[in-house]
Amino acid sequence: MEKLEKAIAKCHSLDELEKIRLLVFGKKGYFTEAFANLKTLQGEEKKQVASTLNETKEKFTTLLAEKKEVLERGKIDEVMQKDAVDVALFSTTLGAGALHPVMETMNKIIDYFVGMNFSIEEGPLVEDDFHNFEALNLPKHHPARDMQDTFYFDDGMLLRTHTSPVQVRTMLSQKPPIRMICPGSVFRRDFDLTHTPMFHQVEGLVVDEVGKVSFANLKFILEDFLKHMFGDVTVRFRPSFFPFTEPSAEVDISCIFCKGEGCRVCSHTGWLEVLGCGVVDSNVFKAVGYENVSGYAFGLGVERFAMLLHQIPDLRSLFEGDLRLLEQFR
Ligand code: 2U9
Repeated sequence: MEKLEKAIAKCHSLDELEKIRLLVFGKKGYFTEAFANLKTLQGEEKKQVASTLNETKEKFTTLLAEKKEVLERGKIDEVMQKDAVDVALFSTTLGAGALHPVMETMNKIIDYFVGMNFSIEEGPLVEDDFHNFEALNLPKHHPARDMQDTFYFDDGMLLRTHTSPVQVRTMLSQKPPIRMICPGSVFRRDFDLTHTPMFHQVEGLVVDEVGKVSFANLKFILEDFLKHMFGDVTVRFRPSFFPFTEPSAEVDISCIFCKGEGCRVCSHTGWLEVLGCGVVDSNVFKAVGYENVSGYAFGLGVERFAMLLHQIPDLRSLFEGDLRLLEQFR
């Protein structure tokens, strides 16, 4: 028995332990034989031997159970060490993420204007009638309000249809000179190949004392900006109309796909319309209580820029969250 006790102490595997268990408790094991031999004994001797045997049996049951637990725990530790997962390790199967093409384009736009000493201003997405329309020379019943297909709330508030209310708020809270851009999301009831109900704009506003800001300044900065965005393009200004600027212009670049030769993207005109701009209408300054100032403003749709820069044919695909599209921009 002493030998078996030592064997249990020295044992290193569960298989080995099972062999020892069979030697102790198996059909042909020590105790089966010893209890069978009790039959040959009588009286007091039988009682004593039986009692000693029972004690020893209990001792071995405990010894084997304890050893089994130790070996099992060791095995679990071994597996845990071998199969351990280091969650801090870099994955080889999941690539790094990337900025959404709209945000990447937005950042490129912002970079230019920050470099030109423009501040970045932000404002609420839920606006009131005054900041979104009234102050921008769009009085009630002005036909231009019909042009803006607006999401209204029951209480008369609305989702801003352009970022222009940010310029209004900035002028109301700051004195000129102002040199700002306002990047952000805007909302219109529109949904087709080139329109989504939410899209992003960057608008700019420069205001200073009368005579310090001219259309020539506006022309220079927008030409320079468009070359920063699209490379070596020709820029042209076409007279247009916006309620908040007078005079107003739409800005085209020579088609970046056909270099002005004429193709499907530019509808065979050789030009791509990319911006609106103008000299701020005096009614806008009146609405915010500014006197003896002049200024220029411009506005652009970020998605349109992203579509041109990345040749994306359907604007809606930018908002479907489809990884097959997004992975192309890594
Ligand atoms: C104030 C005064 C003037 C902002 C301007 C445009 C021209 C323009 C469009 C471009 C594509 C909107 O996203 S788009 O559909 N914008 O053409 N935006 S001038 O003029 C302002 C703004 C605020 C106080």
